[in-house]
Amino acid sequence: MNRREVLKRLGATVTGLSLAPHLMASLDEWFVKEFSKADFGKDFKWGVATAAYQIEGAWNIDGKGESIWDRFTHKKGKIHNNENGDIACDFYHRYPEDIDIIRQLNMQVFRFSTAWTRILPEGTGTVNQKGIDFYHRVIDTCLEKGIEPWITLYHWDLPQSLEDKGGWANRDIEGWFSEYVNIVSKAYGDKVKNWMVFNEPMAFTGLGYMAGIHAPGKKGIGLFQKAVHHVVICQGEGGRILRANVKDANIGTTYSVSAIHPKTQAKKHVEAAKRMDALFNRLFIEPALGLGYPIDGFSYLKNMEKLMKPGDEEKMKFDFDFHGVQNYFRIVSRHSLFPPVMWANQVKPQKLVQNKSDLTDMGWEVYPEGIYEVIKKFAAYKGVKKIIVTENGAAFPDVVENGRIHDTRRIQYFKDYLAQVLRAKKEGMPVFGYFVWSLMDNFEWAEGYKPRFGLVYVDYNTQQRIIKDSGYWFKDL
Ligand code: IFM
Repeated sequence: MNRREVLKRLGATVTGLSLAPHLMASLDEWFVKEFSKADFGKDFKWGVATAAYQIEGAWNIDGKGESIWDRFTHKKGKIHNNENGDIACDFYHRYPEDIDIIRQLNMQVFRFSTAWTRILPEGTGTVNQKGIDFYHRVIDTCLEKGIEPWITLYHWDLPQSLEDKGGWANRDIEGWFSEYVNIVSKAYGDKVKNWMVFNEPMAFTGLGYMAGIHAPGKKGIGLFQKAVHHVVICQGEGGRILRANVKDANIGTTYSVSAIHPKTQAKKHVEAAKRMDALFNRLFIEPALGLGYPIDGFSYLKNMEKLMKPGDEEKMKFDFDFHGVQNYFRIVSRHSLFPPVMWANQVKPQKLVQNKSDLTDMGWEVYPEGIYEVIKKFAAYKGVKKIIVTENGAAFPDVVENGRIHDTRRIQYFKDYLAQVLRAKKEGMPVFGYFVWSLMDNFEWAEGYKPRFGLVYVDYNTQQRIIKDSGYWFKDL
């Protein structure tokens, strides 16, 4: 039971409720004690997640090539305040300090991604040894400090030279991606055992090739469909290459997933919810499980079959050791004339919450039960052996007061979401890990540096790091 539920039981409505501060404090105290890491079991992994472009900076240093995010952010008008990841958190130079902070937070796992353009500046061909060496240093530092490195092979930063040839919409990417995965897995496979092929493929195909608001900024349903199909093939191929190259590998891939609820039980809204579910939740996991595209949920996806070549059905499948669930908000769906084809849209989160504090800085609804629902949904698939929450977290406006950040809303967010993860675990669902998004504040794509998701505050003028109260909360958990 979370705080909201308890308050409801006490007969109070959450909105406008004001309990005496001392009562509130003891209630808070009680919830801190509600669970600890031990309740999740010994084999449950606790970690922090990041991505190369969002933290590394050093965008053109030591032989790194240009990525689609370098190109996109250098164009005016694409990103909030025209910001970019040129410097970001300067992790490229500050990784020893940052990995030490992970240790201080008592986190066992550091999930990070490798930048394709550091390793293969042109996307294929000549390997950049300095790029290879950088990740060796990061991995070695983790291992020295007793932290497990978990690598994501692709977190959205495609080499620009490959985008110039069509990027994810070009079928040749099967070969380009395989070359990259081969190099990375052979370079680090002796030291790194935990791998993820993709980060949130629906986000980078949908926002990058259909909506045009992320790199490479393209718009078109045809491009999107091609990109999806090629990603699905590469998802399976990536898994197979890792299996061949890394002894005792634990191989997964991640997806953005949301609980999707129809606005009312009216047929048109229920149908809209089904289409959104097929697109946002089922599109990438089901082909991997051998179920093909979720045409039963969204008949338009029949078009995906036109892209299939002989042998593709097999290539799309891979028996992943774990599936990474990344959940932030729920979607309340409604039938809508826009966008066409989908005929569905989401009810604005502002209309769903009674209290402004139930919206994060991203405008996302805080809806802890949603994480339980998506774990349950994924656990129900035959073929899903393990689930790891590879990302969850919230952006709130943080204020530095006398050198501290008292981010109580974020702490409450984690308590409420983790309570739901524990609920899933206690009900027997195979959830075996929880990674916070994110270790530290970083470059939040089109939103620039405004949303702060970190357990660690970053002063972008000085690059000073300050552990937030939420970081200390995890440390003591
Ligand atoms: O910052 C992103 C991350 O790159 C992918 N998952 C969602 C996060 C928050 O928006």
